[in-house]
Amino acid sequence: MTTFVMSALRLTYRKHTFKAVFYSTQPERANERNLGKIVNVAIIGAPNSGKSTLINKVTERKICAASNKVHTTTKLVRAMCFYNDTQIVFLDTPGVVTEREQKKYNLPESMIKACHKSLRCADVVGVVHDVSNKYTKDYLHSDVINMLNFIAETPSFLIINKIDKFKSKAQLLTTISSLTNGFIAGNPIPGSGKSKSKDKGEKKPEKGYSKFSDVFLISALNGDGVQDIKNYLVSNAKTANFQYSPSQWTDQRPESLIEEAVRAKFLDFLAQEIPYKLNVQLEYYEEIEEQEKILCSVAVECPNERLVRLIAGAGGGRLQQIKTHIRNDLVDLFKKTVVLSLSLKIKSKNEAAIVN
Ligand SMILES: Nc1nc2c(ncn2[C@@H]2O[C@H](COP(=O)(O)OP(=O)(O)OP(=O)(O)O)[C@@H](O)[C@H]2O)c(=O)[nH]1
Ligand SMILES: [Mg+2]
Repeated sequence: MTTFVMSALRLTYRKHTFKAVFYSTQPERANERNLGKIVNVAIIGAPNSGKSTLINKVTERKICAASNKVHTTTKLVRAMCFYNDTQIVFLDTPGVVTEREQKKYNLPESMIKACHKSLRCADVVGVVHDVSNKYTKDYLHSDVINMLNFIAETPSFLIINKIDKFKSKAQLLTTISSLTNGFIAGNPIPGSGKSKSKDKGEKKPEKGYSKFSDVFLISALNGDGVQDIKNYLVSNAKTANFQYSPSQWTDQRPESLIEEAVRAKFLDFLAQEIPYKLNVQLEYYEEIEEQEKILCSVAVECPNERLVRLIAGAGGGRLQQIKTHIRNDLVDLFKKTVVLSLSLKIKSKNEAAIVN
């Protein structure tokens, strides 16, 4: 029944039915602005380190698409929340990649630009580092170090993430020492073998960054340590005009948020390169304000029929499972009832191959 209704809605879809007011990207008019405490926080780090998961935890909304695969975030996304009368404006960024990696994996150049843009807008920069990755746990990505050196005057802090994968935090002392080059807030870490005078002028390749003002050990997944980050951000807030109205929680339009949430869930469910070959298109969107309800229809374009069958699973079971997860995420995002129709299409054919 839902499928039938959504298919009919798709046919009647008109772009002007979008409601952009609630998520408006337009800055407030000057005379409507209020002075308050505000902090813009750029969150950068290697792909898959947990940047988006952290922002969603602090804002208590699944604004930023997150998945278990790399390159889930492909553009700059702002996510806002209030804490202790302070407007915290997070800038979620794509994982930092070198130019070589960007060319090799054919990633849009805009991904690298998004990181640089976030740094220009930031009052403070948070670097998320995945400490559960045994290959990289003791090194910051070289481009992260370059970026931090470039904005050395902006306060920055290190977020050591995924500590839930460790039994004892004591295991992480060497890692902290390495990621900070043995310095936090200009002071040598006791036991790191560093001293202010000894290290002056030394020029050897560094694994970390020496100017972090603070280090946090957290689990973005279960929330451990996240409160300390909120307090730190509030203490870094400045009095300024609010850039966004208190009711606004993102600068993204709802159609983009829905497409990104769908893309992320396919990244979560499908193996290897398959999900990167899909093209997600929102075909219908309507917000029924009085019922606190969102109706949407999304088509996922697959390169061939074989993939459609593989993704749908036996009897369409897998597609149904993916759809349930997407709807739960969208409810968590909009905090409204969401009616979703999800279909698989074969590229170059117009009609849906499978509708769920
Ligand atoms: N165990 C554990 N997993 C985590 C934690 N934080 C994030 N994750 C998982 O790590 C994966 C990547 O999380 P994302 O938030 O998408 O990472 P990201 O840095 O935004 O990734 P990109 O946007 O691709 O650069 C997801 O599967 C998360 O559930 C954590 O604290 N503990
Ligand atoms: Mg992300």
